[in-house]
Amino acid sequence: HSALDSTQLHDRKATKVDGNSYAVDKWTNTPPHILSHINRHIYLQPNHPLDLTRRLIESQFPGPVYGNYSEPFPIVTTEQNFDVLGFPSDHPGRSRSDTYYLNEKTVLRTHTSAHQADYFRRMSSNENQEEGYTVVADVYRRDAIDRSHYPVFHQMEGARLWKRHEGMSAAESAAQILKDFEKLPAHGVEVEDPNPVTHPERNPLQSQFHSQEEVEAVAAHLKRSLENVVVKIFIEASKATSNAMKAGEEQLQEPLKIRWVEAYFPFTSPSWELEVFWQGDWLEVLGCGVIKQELLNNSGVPDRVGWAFGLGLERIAMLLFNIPDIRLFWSADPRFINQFREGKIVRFQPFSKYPGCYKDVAFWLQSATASGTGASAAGGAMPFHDNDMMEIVRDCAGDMAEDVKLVDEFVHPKTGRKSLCYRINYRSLKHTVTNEEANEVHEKVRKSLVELIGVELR
Ligand code: FA5
Ligand code: MG
Repeated sequence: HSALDSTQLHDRKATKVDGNSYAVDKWTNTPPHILSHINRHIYLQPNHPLDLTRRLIESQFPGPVYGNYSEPFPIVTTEQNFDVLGFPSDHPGRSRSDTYYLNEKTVLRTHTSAHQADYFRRMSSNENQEEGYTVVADVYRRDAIDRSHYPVFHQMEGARLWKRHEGMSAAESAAQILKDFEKLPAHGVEVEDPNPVTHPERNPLQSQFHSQEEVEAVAAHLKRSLENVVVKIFIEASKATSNAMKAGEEQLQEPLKIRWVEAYFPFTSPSWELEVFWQGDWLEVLGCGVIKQELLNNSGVPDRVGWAFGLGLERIAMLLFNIPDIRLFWSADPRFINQFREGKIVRFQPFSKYPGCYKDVAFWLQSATASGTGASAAGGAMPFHDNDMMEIVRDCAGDMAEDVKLVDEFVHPKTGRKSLCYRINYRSLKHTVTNEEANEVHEKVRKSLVELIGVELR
């Protein structure tokens, strides 16, 4: 579904990563600059803000109930990333415009859920008596370019299962889960949660397998556990903020606002997302839900029910440290890294932002025919996806692109051709981008658009 063809980025026959070789085929769309992130492991680097965030959240999911893990190698099969999780074959997440493929059967994982089935299977052997886990890993997505999106980011996934012992009724199973719910500390923060736990169309009960009361118990435990994570983050962030204040300065701390919204994932039902009000807007921090029973049945634990969640570590770290730009996490600049070297939660002190500059690029997309029939003819244009633009900019500009926005779009009334105009904000975290430098990179972007997509520049 993408106009950006793999063979244009890869003239090699295979991609080599850590001694493994992946044959290139027509699905391949992973450029070298993306592969170069694989061995960075910044979430394991001592005192990196992602490492501190990871540890803080892990402390909310302690042993012996939970084991805390990481999965440093990001290449998985399409089966792990999609099939076993029940992604339908036409799910947009599978498309080459959203996902980095090594080849038809191999991807850079797009979420930590790619490991769910493996972890459940591990729990089935029950060597360590753990009833839940967290796992942190780098994940990869072809996505927008802006201050809260980066093609490589980190997720923490977590799950908690309860065994339904032989002969246990649904009511007894619910009671067992509620007993654990009651052990969770109460946080006292008001949470917006207007929807019923299940909804027949939007958020159905898996009625073949679960009772309503059982799912309500699982949901209560899930929601309280995750609210406690956000409250903990908020308390730590507030402490860091007041420590940063000079004596006598008034602290204008906004009260914490969180809300639950209904969501959809192929591998949970019912499902929700948790949002936090931050800098004037609702920020989605995680997705979660009651695990599909088929998945548990297929993963060696048919006798258990439970919940799973997946959260964006950068999103939480941005709240925790007040870090304004997601690119900073990849920075080796001592002005960034040294702020966290004590291993404490501190409020990030922004260092001077270098000026940047905007450049626009406008172009006509390939048309099927010049005659203006509108419909695409033989050999007609491939659809152009926003993410193709993002990929070209990432390839030419690297981290020098702060954001990329579509600013104009129209269809010529006579020829039926489509024109697009993108605005690229070139701004480096390391130095002032001169006009000449921006022009040079921008020229590369323009050339790539012509060579790789076949556009006509305007
Ligand atoms: C998922 O990835 C699901 N696997 C989560 C899940 C796990 C649901 C287990 C149910 C059970 P989603 O695509 O919404 O869902 O991503 C989860 C979180 O990752 C988001 O809430 C957000 O915090 C973060 N995230 C998503 N895309 C980006 C991005 N491009 N950059 C930074 N963070 C992102
Ligand atoms: Mg989401």
